Amino acid sequence: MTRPPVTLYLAAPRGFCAGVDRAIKIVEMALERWGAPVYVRHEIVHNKFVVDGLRDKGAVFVEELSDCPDDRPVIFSAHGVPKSVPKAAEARQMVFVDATCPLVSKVHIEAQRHAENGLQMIMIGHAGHPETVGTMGQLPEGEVLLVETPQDVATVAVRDPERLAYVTQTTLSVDDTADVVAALKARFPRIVGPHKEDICYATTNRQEAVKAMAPKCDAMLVVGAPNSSNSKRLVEVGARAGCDYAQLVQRAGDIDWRALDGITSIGITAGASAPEVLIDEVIAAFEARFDVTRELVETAVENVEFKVPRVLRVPA
Ligand code: 2E7
Ligand code: F3S
Repeated sequence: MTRPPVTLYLAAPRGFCAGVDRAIKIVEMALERWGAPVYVRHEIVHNKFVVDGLRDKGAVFVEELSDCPDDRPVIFSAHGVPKSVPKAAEARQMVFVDATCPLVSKVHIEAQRHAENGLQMIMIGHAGHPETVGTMGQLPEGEVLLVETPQDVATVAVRDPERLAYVTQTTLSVDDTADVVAALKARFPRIVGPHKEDICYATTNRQEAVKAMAPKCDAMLVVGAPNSSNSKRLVEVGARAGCDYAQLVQRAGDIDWRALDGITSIGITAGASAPEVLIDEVIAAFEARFDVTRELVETAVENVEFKVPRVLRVPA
């Protein structure tokens, strides 16, 4: 039987960012240094395959610091933690390593700096997401106001409209965030903020590649987890950029082949927490069913790298 032809457009950049690389390395190095078990507060990154792999090596994943014993090291996930978490670890004299992405730590510092200057903080982010919880938790409870949409901006109750600043989650939709920032600036012309927003290079680049790829594709698959904010944003960006069928898949087994019946072009990308082996698996699944031609859609080249914390660099 001859296999139907299909063009696979492969987005670049896709998959792991520098913050994810660093966070996974931190867990691996901690296991080498201290042996198992090493505790990790929250999924180190939002990917079951990554988490399962580290669990096999001796990492124990918990949601709260209170689920960790005092006498084993604990690592905080790449998404960041409220200030109360390292404080509690210190009080218990625990060994802890912070795998918060340096680009998130930068936002934490910004938020604190604005607060020290007497400005009330507004955060643009998704309620309940660990990064939002971590960033808001850099300041006392109730100090940071959360907005998600331009509608929220219309109703947010501030102390003094003249003394405000904003920060954002790093994995938001670039276009949606521009609308929220515009609404903030329209209602509060004196509001202080970053140059544009705090969306990171990896989020921006992955969304750009999807925008370039989407118009060429009958369908698009984003490899990523259902709790991965940046991956979910890639699905939305793809759909909005003109791709009629954009779906999130965790791995090849999730692909709905019936929905792809008759397609001749498909775009593939991956969120910042999705390992390349899962993309390879998806490509192989297409190669088993179609006569595949691969085409790279490259809109940027990344060469960002972050060092692991000092405690893991110095000899044990
Ligand atoms: C940390 C940060 O783990 P992810 O899927 O996280 P999101 O925030 O997208 O749900 O992706 C990697 C990552 C992205 N941002 C890790 Cl702050
Ligand atoms: Fe950091 Fe952005 Fe990745 S915030 S963890 S570089 S998606």
